[in-house]
Amino acid sequence: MNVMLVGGDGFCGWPTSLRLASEGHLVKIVDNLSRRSSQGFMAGVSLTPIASIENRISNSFPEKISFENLDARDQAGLTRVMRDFRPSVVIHMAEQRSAPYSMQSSANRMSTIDHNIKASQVILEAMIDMEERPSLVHIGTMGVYGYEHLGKVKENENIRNPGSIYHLTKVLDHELFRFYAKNWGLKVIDLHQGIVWGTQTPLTLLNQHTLNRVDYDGEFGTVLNRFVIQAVGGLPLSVYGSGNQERAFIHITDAVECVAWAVRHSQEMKSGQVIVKNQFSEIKKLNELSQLVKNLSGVDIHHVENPRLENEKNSLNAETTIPYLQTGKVLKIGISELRNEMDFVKGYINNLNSGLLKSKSFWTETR
Ligand code: USQ
Repeated sequence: MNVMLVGGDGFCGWPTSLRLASEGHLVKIVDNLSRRSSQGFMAGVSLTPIASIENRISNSFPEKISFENLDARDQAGLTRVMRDFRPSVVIHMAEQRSAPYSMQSSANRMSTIDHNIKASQVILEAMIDMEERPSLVHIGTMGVYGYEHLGKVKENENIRNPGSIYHLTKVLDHELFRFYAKNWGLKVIDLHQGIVWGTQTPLTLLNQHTLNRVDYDGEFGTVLNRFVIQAVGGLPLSVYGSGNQERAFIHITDAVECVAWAVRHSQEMKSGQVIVKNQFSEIKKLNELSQLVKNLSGVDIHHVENPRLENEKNSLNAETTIPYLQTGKVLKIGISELRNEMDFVKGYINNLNSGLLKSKSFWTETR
């Protein structure tokens, strides 16, 4: 199949590109490489050195993956690429995905909504412009539900209580998907993904040019990966507040497998159908995670003042029905898995800039 992956150079996008190409699909990566820049919207640092997109492709699946440098909000450009490539499936990962970044300042609150909603609408517009309309696979988030709901979070239930501007954009995206599906018969799978941990998949470890990026800074690093990096760096683990927050987690390898499943499944859907799948493999309290990492490394746990406005003693109960996640292949957070993550990080720990670890975003400030 032809699969267009908008945001295919990012942390989830690149391993997904490799995974789909390895299955034989033709992959068109559309990306403006903004996460690679050192300044500006979504700029970021990676602990691992990441090869240029050209080198990534020439050292992996050059006959299967091609690349177009394009901003997802460029309607004329995206429409042109889609018409030329004629994808059966479009995967949308081209969004500003950090909750803290989205809450850092008025400029970031505005640009996150502006970017994410516009990118989603441009993709939908390009899709309905096609004679043979592709299906859409979107990476949403478990955070759309919020962490106050007392019952079980079922898929396709209309619970919405986002905790950041970023999470809010995923709620708004979903309304766009439903509207475009109803009016123009699009098929959409919205994957409500939990917090991704782990940094590499078997395919990103192919060679030094295919390595995945590793975010660890206060805005783009996710919690368990930050704990692992802090531990390897001999630094205390930064637990925000009480640490009794309960969250859903999934390893990057399994996240990618779920997207590959969604790509296949989207071909069996009915016109106008929108489905939600919760994409996580386990639910954990932050304190359980910090304790595990502490036991492995001997570093201290620091309960720092929580920069976020969040319930610090929630309990999360959610269902997931993605078939891949019911298999025994899924990676769970355990001692040997965390040891593997630490061993990988050790090779790059000299690149750590510990000054970037502290978050600059405070939920209640109105800067
Ligand atoms: N936290 C700490 N210490 C840290 C960093 C975070 O205690 O050093 C806490 C946060 O307060 C929060 C939890 O860990 O309670 C998770 O924070 P996170 O930064 O790992 O994840 P989050 O902001 O929720 O966002 C991440 C991704 C986002 C994705 C989401 C899935 O950046 O793109 O949608 O995970 S979910 O959380 O299920 O909505």
